[in-house]
Amino acid sequence: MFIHRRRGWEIAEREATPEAIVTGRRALLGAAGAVAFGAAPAEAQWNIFGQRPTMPKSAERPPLAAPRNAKYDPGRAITPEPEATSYNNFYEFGQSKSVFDEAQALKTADWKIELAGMIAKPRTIGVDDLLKQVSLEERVYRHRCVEAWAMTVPWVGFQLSELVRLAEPTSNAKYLVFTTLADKATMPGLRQSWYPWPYTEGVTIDEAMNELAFLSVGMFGKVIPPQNGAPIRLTLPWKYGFKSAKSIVKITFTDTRPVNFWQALQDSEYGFWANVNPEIPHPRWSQAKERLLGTDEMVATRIWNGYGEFVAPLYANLKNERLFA
Ligand SMILES: Nc1nc2c(c(=O)[nH]1)N[C@H]1C(S)=C(S)[C@@H](COP(=O)(O)O)O[C@H]1N2
Ligand SMILES: [Mo]
Repeated sequence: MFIHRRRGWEIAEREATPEAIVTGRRALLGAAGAVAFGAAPAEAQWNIFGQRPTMPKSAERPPLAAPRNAKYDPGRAITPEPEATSYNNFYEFGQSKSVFDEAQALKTADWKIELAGMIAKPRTIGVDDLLKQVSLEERVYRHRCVEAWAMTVPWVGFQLSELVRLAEPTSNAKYLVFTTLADKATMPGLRQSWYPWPYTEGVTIDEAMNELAFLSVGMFGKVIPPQNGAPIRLTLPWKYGFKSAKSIVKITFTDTRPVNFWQALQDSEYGFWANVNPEIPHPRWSQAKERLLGTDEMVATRIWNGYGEFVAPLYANLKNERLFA
């Protein structure tokens, strides 16, 4: 087994995770919460990502290939598939990075998405049906988690703008809100009642129409595995990873800015915009560098996660907003 030795620049996983907020909140909740959460020492937590979990079953998933769009060259190596598919954040299945086994309980057959709110015809659409109406492509995007780890993944999916066009929003619609599955029967994390389930996220309609905004249904040339957000997830590469909601069941078009899952827990740390910026530290750690899954190499983080040429103009007139945290 590979034993990870912690170096000076590494942040303890516990310090770098939103869990720390909730652990703080636990004190308010009293003994019941404390039992549920028995906090692991920082070193033990860290070792979770030194260990390779068992080889993901995702290797056996059905193929889902699409032509690669070379326009979005990531400029760094693709993360090995076993790493990108076994080191996850999916709080519905638990708070560790090793939710791989639990997430296999996710049932994705006949998945439907409700399209709601300010659109021509609110309706429910099956994912299979949706996929017949869009053009699939492969995009290799960099992903930057707010916890300062990063990966580079070949996603298969389609531009979110295609779905917006199908939905036909009315002129009042200003935001899209993504609601994700909250199924008590298969998701043990939902028992943690202090979280504001279901997990929701939102973007402005301008962000949704940006060419980078993507809905992923596959990765590594195969159907997306449960732990990475099957059967359909957002992929917003210029924003911190928590914006990329997994396992979406509803998309609501609205004129009101939503308060999202992490924002509801701690707005000062996880705001609405959450665009990547190395110069704006998280209140509890630096965002200057990121650790690449697979090699553990530390590399400099770039503003907009390096996607400024595509997205910076979206924010030119929003200088008074807290765009980066
Ligand atoms: N429904 C849901 N979506 C989610 C999360 C989650 O806990 N639940 N975690 C987010 C966070 S913090 C990150 S970094 C990415 C992780 O995606 P990955 O596991 O595919 O790397 O998913 C995001 N989407
Ligand atoms: Mo994240």
